Amino acid sequence: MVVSLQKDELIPSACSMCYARCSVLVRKVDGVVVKIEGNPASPVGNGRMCAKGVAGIMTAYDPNRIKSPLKRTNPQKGLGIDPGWVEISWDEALDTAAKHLIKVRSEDPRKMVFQFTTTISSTVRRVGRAFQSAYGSSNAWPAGGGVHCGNGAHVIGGVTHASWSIVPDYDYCSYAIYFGASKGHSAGHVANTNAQKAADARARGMKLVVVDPMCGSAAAKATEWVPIRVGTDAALALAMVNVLLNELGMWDADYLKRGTNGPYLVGPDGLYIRDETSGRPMVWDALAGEAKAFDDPSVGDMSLEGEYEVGGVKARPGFGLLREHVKKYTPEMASEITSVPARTIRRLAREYGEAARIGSTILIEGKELPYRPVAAIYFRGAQGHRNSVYNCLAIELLTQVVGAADVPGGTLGFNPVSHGHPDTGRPRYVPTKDADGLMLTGTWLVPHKPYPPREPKRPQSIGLQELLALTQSPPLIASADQEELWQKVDLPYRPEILVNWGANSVMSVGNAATVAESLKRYSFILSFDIFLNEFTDFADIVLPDTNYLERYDPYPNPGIFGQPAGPGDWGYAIGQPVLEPPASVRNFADVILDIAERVGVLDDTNGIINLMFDLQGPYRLDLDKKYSFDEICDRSLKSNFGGERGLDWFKQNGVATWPKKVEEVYWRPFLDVRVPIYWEYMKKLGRQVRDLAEGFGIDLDYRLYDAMPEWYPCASHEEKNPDYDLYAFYYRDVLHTNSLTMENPWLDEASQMSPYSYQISINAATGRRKGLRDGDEVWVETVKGRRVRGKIRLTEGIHPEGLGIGACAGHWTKYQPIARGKGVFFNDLLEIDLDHISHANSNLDLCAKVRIYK
Ligand SMILES: Nc1nc2c(c(=O)[nH]1)N[C@H]1C(S)=C(S)[C@@H](COP(=O)(O)OP(=O)(O)OC[C@H]3O[C@@H](n4cnc5c(=O)[nH]c(N)nc54)[C@H](O)[C@@H]3O)O[C@H]1N2
Ligand SMILES: Nc1nc2c(c(=O)[nH]1)N[C@H]1C(S)=C(S)[C@@H](COP(=O)(O)OP(=O)(O)OC[C@H]3O[C@@H](n4cnc5c(=O)[nH]c(N)nc54)[C@H](O)[C@@H]3O)O[C@H]1N2
Ligand code: SF4
Ligand SMILES: [Mo]
Repeated sequence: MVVSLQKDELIPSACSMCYARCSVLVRKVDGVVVKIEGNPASPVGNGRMCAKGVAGIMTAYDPNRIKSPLKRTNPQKGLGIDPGWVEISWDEALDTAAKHLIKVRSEDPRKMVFQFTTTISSTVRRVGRAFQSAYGSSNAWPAGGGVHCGNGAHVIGGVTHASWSIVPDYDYCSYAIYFGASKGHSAGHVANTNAQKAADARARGMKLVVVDPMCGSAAAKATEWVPIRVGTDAALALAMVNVLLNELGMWDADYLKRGTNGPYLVGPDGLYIRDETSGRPMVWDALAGEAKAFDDPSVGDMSLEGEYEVGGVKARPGFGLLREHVKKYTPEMASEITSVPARTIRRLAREYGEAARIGSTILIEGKELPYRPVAAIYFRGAQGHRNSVYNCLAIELLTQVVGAADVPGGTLGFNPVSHGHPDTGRPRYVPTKDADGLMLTGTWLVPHKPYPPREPKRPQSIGLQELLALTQSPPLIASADQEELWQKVDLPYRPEILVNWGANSVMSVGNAATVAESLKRYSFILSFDIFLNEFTDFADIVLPDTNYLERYDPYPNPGIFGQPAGPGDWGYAIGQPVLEPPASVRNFADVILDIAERVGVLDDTNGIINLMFDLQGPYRLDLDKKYSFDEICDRSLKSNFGGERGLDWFKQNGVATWPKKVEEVYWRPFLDVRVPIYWEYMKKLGRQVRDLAEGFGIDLDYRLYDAMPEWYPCASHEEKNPDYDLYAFYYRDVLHTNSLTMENPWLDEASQMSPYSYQISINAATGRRKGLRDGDEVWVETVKGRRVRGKIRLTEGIHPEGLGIGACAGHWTKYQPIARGKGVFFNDLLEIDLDHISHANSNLDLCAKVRIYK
C-alpha cells in the first residue's frame, strides 16, 4: 500500500470570472488546485459560488494561455489575418514598447490610448490608469464596458443614489419591479449574495415583476413576467408614474419636499427661480404665502404644486410640472409603444403604489425610519439604447415619487455611505451637497463624478466625451464616423498607440469590421491578456498577464460596486495568489511600472497611485522609488485597515468584516441632501452642448437634454421596411461572462446542454408563421446587410417581435479552440456611429431590426 502525505490547503482569495468577485476558498492538494468553493466567512458571496466561479480552475490551467511575450511577424492586419506570432524575450518586448511610447509622447502624449476590460475587475487596472494619466493622455476606454452596461445606470444611479448601481432592499422589500436587469438572479454586482437574498425574499413573499422581452433568468423566477417591446421602457415607466400621480393620486409629499428638488420653483424658461442675493433656488412657502430660498430655515411648508407670481414671472414647483408632463403617457398611449396592455400598466402601477405603504414607518435599531417596501430597478437591458438616460430616469422616478430611495424595503444604492473600519474609520465616504442642495457622491470609481456634469468643451479626447457631457465611457473611440467627427471638432492629433489590458474590443463593442478599421490607424498596439483573441490579432506585441489566481488584489470589492447592499456586514477580502504563474508570465501592474520607469514617468505614476489607492501617511509611495505591486497592496491595506492588517494579516484571514450601522445602510433620512426629479441643469447643459456642436457642424439630438424624461425611439423603431420584422437583442447567459468564458471546457459542456447559451431564440408562434423549426440554421440580417448565423430555438418565453441571443459568443480565433464557432456573435449586427449612440451619455443602441431566413 502506498501512503501519500498530502499537503492539503484551503486558501482564501477572490473569484474573478466576473466582476462580482465573490470571496472564495481555493483547495490546493500537493500544489495543485483541485476545487474552488465559496468562503462562508465573507459577506461577499456568503460561501456561495456560481458555475463560472467553480470552473475558474479550468481557465487558470488552460494550456492555450499565453506563456511568453509575442511579437507579430505579419505586418498585414485584418479580421481573420494571422499575426504570425513569434516568442520574444521580455527585454525585447519592453524595449520595443518603451521606444514607441517615448517617441509618441515627445510628439503628443494624447496619441496614446489605454483600453481596458471591465469583465474582470481588479485593482491592477488602477496602475494602468495611473500610467496613462502620468503619460499625459486623457484617452481611456473600457471597450464594450460602459457603452453597453453603465453609461446610463451609473449616471442616474450616481445622481439619485450616490452609487454605481441599485438593487432592491431584499431584506424588507415586498414588491420589486425590474426593467432589463437580472440582479439577484444571474448577473450583476455582488451576484451570489444577491442571489441568496433574492431567493429568501421571494420565499418570504416578495413579489417580483420582471419587464423584459425575454423570460430569462430573473423573469423565470418572478411572480410575473411582463414581455415588452425592446427599447421602450421609458414609455412604460412614465405611464406608471402617470397612473400613480394623476389617476391614483399617490406620492410621498413629505419625501418629495425634504429629499428632492420637487418643490423648487421653475420659471417660464424651464430654469429655477433663484434668490436674488444668495442665488439659491427658491420654493413657495405655503404658510407664509411667499417665495424663499429652499434652505431658508423659516420655510414653513414647501408647495409641490400650483402657480405663483415671483419677481414678476409665473413659477411652478418642479413636481407640479412633472405631474403635468407625464399626463400624455396614458396607459393606452404607452401600450401602443410598448405592447404591454393598458390594463396591465394600470394594475402594475396600482400594485406598486399600494405596496409602497406611503407614510408608514419601521423601527430598526431603535430608529424610526420611513418604510417603503418597493423597488424599481434598471440595468443593462433598459439603458442599452439611444434613449439610455431617459429610460433610467423614467424608471428611477418610480422610486422617487413614492419615497423609496435608500430606506428600508426600497431601492438601495450600493453602499454610498461608509464610516469605515471601527479601528481606523477608513474607508470613509459620505455624500455631500452643492449650493443648489443637490447630492454629490461621496466616492466614485472613475475620474468624472456624475454630478455636476462636465462643462462641455471643445473635445481634446478622441471619444469626444468633453462634448457629450454625461458620458462615462465613449464608443466613438471605435466608430465608423470618427475621422469625420475629429475633423469637425478640429482634433489636433490622431491616436497612434493603443495599450490594452484584457479587453476584446473587436468582439465586445459592435460590428467587428468597424472596430477593425479603427484599429488599423494605430502604428503600435500593445496588449496584455491571458489568451490570444480577436483583438490581439491586431496587436504588435502581446504580453502574458497573470490570471486572478496568480496575483494579489487588495480591493476586489470596492464599496459602491462590490459590497453587498442592505443590512449585514462589510466584507473586505483580498485576492491572493494560489498558483505560481507559468514561467515568463508577469503581473500587468509590475510590467506597467517597468514601462513607466523606462518612459520616464515613474514619479508621476507613483503620485497618481498615491491618490488612486488613497495611500496616507507612512504608506504613501516615495515618488522616486520603484515599488512592486505586492508592496503597493501591503501599503494600501495598512493605510485603510491599520498597521497590523497588511498583506500578511489578510493572507491568513482572507477577509476583514465588521457590522454596518443603520446610518450607513438606510442613510437617506440621516443626510440633508436632495436629488433631482426635475433635471433643471440638463437644460443649461443642452444649450452649452448645442452652442458648441453647432459651431462644429455636428448635428445632435438636443431633446435628450431636457428637464423631464420622454420616450424616444431607437434607430430600430424607425426602420419601416416590413421585411425586417424582429427586434434583435442580447441577454446574459448565467454560464458565461462576456467573451471571456467561452474557452472554458466545463462551461462549454454545460452550455451545450442549455437552451440559452448558443442558440437564437424567437417566439414559437412567430417561428411557425415563418415555417421555422427548432434547430433550423438561419441567417439574421439587418437592413445594412450585416448578418450572423445560428440555430433557431422556438420558445414561448420571448416577446413575439423579439429575437434573443445569449452572451458575447461566436469567437473565430484559432487560438481558443474550445470557444471557436460556439454561439452567435450578436454584436456584428450593431452599428457604431453617432446615429446609434445617445447624444447625452454616449450609450450604444444595443438593438437591431432584423429579418431571418434559412
Ligand atoms: N453580445 C454581447 N456583447 C457584450 C456583452 C454581452 O453580454 N453580450 N457585454 C457588454 C458589457 S456590459 C461589457 S462590460 C463588455 C466587456 O467587454 P470586454 O472588456 O472586451 O470583455 P471580454 O470580451 O470579456 O474580454 C475580456 C478579455 O480579458 C481577458 N482576461 C481575462 N482575465 C484576464 C487577466 O487577468 N488579465 C488580462 N490582462 N486579461 C484577462 C480575456 O482573455 C478576454 O480576452 O462587453 C459588452 N459586450
Ligand atoms: N453570468 C454573467 N454575469 C455577469 C456578466 C455576464 O456576462 N454573465 N457580465 C457582467 C457585466 S459586465 C454586466 S454590465 C452585468 C449586466 O447585467 P444585466 O443588466 O443583468 O445584463 P443583461 O442580461 O445583458 O440584461 C438584463 C436583461 O435585459 C433584457 N433586455 C434586453 N433588452 C431590453 C430592453 O430593451 N428592455 C428591457 N426591459 N429588457 C431588455 C435582457 O433580456 C436581460 O434579461 O452583468 C455582470 N455579470
Ligand atoms: S458570480 Fe462572478 S465572481 Fe461570483 S462566483 Fe460567479 S463568476 Fe465568480
Ligand atoms: Mo458590463
